[in-house]
Amino acid sequence: MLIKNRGEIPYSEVTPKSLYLNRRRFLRGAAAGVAALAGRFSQEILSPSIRAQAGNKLSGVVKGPFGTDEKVTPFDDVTHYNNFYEFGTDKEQPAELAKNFRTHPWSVSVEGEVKKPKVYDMDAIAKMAPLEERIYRHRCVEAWSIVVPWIGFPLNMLLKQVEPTPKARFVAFQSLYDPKQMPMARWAGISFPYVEGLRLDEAMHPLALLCVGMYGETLPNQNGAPVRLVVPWKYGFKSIKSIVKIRLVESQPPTTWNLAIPREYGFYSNVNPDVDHPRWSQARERRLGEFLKRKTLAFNGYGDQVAQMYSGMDLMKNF
Ligand SMILES: Nc1nc2c(c(=O)[nH]1)N[C@H]1C(S)=C(S)[C@@H](COP(=O)(O)O)O[C@H]1N2
Ligand SMILES: [Mo]
Repeated sequence: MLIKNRGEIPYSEVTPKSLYLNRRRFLRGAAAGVAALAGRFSQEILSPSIRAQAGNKLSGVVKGPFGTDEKVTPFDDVTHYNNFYEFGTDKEQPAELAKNFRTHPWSVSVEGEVKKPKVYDMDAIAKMAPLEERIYRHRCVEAWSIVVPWIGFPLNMLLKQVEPTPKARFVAFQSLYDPKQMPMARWAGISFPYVEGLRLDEAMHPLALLCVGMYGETLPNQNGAPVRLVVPWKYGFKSIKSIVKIRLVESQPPTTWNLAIPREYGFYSNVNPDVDHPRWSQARERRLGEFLKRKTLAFNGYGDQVAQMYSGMDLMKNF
């Protein structure tokens, strides 16, 4: 299925929904202050072509499996409370500082232990499989959570296409790192490019989503445009944003948060209310917009689908 905006326009040619975005920012700016607003507006007007393709309607999206019927978190919360350390460590910063992030042209190199390595542009990715909407719970390791209608297709469709060799046991993912566009990154306290990894069976699991949109639209920059991972049974940091490289490998790849603080963040990072973070409890979580905390579910509530991948493993050790 194509990502379409009025007819058969390729993904790379959809035009920014600038009027709508301008209005949004206007309303936001009114609260944020007139000076900031003026800056924003002049940027909008002066650089329409470098603006990303966030906010374009995705058509032909079918309802996917595994959806929750929990209340979807408001779009405004999910787009203004972000972890995207390349664009600053405060939750409100990515929405502002990723505004002019260039997400086209964009390509993703799929390489390593595969028979058919290939560099995909966004068009090829968007056309690879029917786009599905999947409403997943997302649980950040910081004990907040959201419910998001993601749009994408199972990562396994891409992986099958490149034909993993028998040596492939893990999948390593890498985000774009462009210090020029991400000047705040050097203060983030973690190293870039952001890298993540999954065991091959985890990556092949039908719940693992290669995500190109949310709320009916292409991904906002701050949520990982133009393509990210969504792994709903793991803590949010496994869901790597703005992917440029996917490498199939023989041994367990390094991952950003494990490199930064190995005592606190393991490779597996399955949501587990019984294993506390060394500095806080993981038993409960706050759903954005709600006051009272709720219980965190094992594997974020996806245990029926995924628990058997970890049978026989000590999940206290393999946190
Ligand atoms: N490249 C990159 N990917 C990233 C992060 C990041 O800082 N950089 N943060 C992670 C964390 S901690 C979370 S909780 C989710 C947040 O995704 P969201 O902003 O779409 O809710 O993105 C993950 N992916
Ligand atoms: Mo997170």
